[in-house]
Amino acid sequence: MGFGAVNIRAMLTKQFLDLDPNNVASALASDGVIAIEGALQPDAIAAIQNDVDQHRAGININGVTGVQFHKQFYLCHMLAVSRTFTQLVTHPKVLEITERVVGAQYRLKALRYYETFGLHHMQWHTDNKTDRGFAQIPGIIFIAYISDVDDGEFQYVRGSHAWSGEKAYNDYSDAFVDEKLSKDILSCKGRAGTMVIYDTYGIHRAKPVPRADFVRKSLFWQVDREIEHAEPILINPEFLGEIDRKTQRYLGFGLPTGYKIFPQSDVDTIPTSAVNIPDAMHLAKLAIKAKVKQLIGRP
Ligand SMILES: O=C(O)CCC(=O)C(=O)O
Ligand SMILES: [Fe+2]
Repeated sequence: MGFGAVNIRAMLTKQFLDLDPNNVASALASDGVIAIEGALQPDAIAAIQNDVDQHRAGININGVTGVQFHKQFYLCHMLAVSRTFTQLVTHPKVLEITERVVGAQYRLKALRYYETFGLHHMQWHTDNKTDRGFAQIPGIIFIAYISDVDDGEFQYVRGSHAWSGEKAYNDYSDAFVDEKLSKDILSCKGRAGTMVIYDTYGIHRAKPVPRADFVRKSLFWQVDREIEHAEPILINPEFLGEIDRKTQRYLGFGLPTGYKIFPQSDVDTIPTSAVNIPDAMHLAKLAIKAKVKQLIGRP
């Protein structure tokens, strides 16, 4: 069996498949977060990585590619390029856990493969925000590590999902978290295949890494109770097979999107330093800059 044709049952480990959704729900209710080591099979990780590599970057390609956004790389349209990712996000076990935590009504809000490079500074924040600002929309996020993460890991302020909703803002300064909440910080280091599931109301971040030559590779998908909005998605229907009404709604068939895709990238979000920029992206940048210069006739 080649890459991209991973058996659906073999994609997640027995350990993950045996999880009791009630235990996930109670961890999320008390701490707001749970980390599951060894959730993804190595074959699935390799298949997803391969799908990303095939769609990393390109100029004048009639297809889907990733974008460089300052010190991060994003490939948002994973449902258009990766059968394995598509099967993961629509996997009955993933939906069972989602339903147990979020309730019967839920929709996929955002998804991505992303890489976070060293020197990126992610502020402590919550994810219950929309284009219109702060929102009261219960939901969860899944992050799965595609590379071993012994630095730059996901961090979550234990229990903060229970009180952050009282505050009408999403971002928290490093000083505030250091002074008031440091004893409650949970750090989720883990090997490739670790899955973190968290309540979107909780305060979290990726720990900054003060080293340029660092990269963390991850998957992310967010699901919440709001059916009428989501980021627009591209899907290769071949990856889905037969899907029931619930999965159709989860993916947003026939429903409005209303939000913009994140990140809003353009030529200016490509970093000027070549550090950690994959070669193809760097070449794309040079080609685009040259083209723009030619078109507008200025340096
Ligand atoms: O990558 C991480 O560890 C956190 C990502 C995150 O919080 C986000 O993208 O909203
Ligand atoms: Fe976040």
